[in-house]
Amino acid sequence: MQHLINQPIRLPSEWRQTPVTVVIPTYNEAENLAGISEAILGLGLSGLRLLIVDDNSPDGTGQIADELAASFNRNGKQRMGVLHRKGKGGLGTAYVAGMSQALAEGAEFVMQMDADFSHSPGYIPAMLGVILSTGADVVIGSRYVPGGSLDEGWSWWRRFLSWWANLYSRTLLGIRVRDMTAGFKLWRGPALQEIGLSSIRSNGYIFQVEMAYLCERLRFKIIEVPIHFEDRRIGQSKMDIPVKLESAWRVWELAWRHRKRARAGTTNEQPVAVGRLTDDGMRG
Ligand SMILES: Nc1nc2c(ncn2[C@@H]2O[C@H](COP(=O)(O)OP(=O)(O)OP(=O)(O)O)[C@@H](O)[C@H]2O)c(=O)[nH]1
Ligand SMILES: [Mg+2]
Repeated sequence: MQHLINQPIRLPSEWRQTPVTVVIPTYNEAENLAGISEAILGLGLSGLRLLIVDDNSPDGTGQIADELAASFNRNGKQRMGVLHRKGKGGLGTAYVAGMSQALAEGAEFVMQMDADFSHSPGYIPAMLGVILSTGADVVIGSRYVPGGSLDEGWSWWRRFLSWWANLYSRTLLGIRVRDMTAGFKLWRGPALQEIGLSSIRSNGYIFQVEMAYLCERLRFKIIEVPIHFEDRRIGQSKMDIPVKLESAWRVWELAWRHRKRARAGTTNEQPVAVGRLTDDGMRG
């Protein structure tokens, strides 16, 4: 699978200049941050910026982010920004803060992803190519469409839990997106404006579910592209059992809270899954 992500596809030069900001929330990611930043900013996408949202990580991630930003922001080019928050406020509020800042700073597209290499930076050009060529509102890096896959090291129990969480929330909310808890997504700026980030209340995994639900309610054009999801390489997971349990009942709460939201007048398109992403382009 490695070859699929080591040599990202090369986009036409105008596409490489697209103003896209990659937002990465971090909490204790000191060991991952330099590697992931270099991989993303080394993709050859000149319009791409990176925004780290750090919650005063005890391991010093915030300071490392500042040092990296100083080294990337040379020659008058602002390639990396850091948003420092006072303390651990959760994944959802970190994304809301980071995405809002990215939009305010002029990003036309906003990418969300983890710091731990579960979401390979190598997929970014392909996802950007898909959103630009299809006019989609959101492109999801998905584990659960044909061609998508999970880390071979996942136990049957972890696979079962992930499968169950997806089935539970999809059925309850009536959503057709196949990877409901995916954290690897590329958003069109106006789609995020329409969602209204200030209306998002969820933290943890349920943040992804709430956003997917709003995509469905607002009849967005959603495209799921298959990815191989690798387990975090280094560092600790922040998603503990209470966070996972909270997600189960919060699905009911968000269904109720957003029940009246809808966009009138357009037909609800089926989410589309495109073919496997490869180093020489996409094969459908
Ligand atoms: N700013 C901020 N970032 C967070 C917080 N919680 C998690 N993160 C980051 O959000 C991303 C996803 O968290 P992970 O711990 O990797 O969650 P996960 O992918 O479900 O768990 P793993 O299986 O261990 O990878 C990582 O980049 C974390 O550092 C938080 O409270 N604040
Ligand atoms: Mg992770």
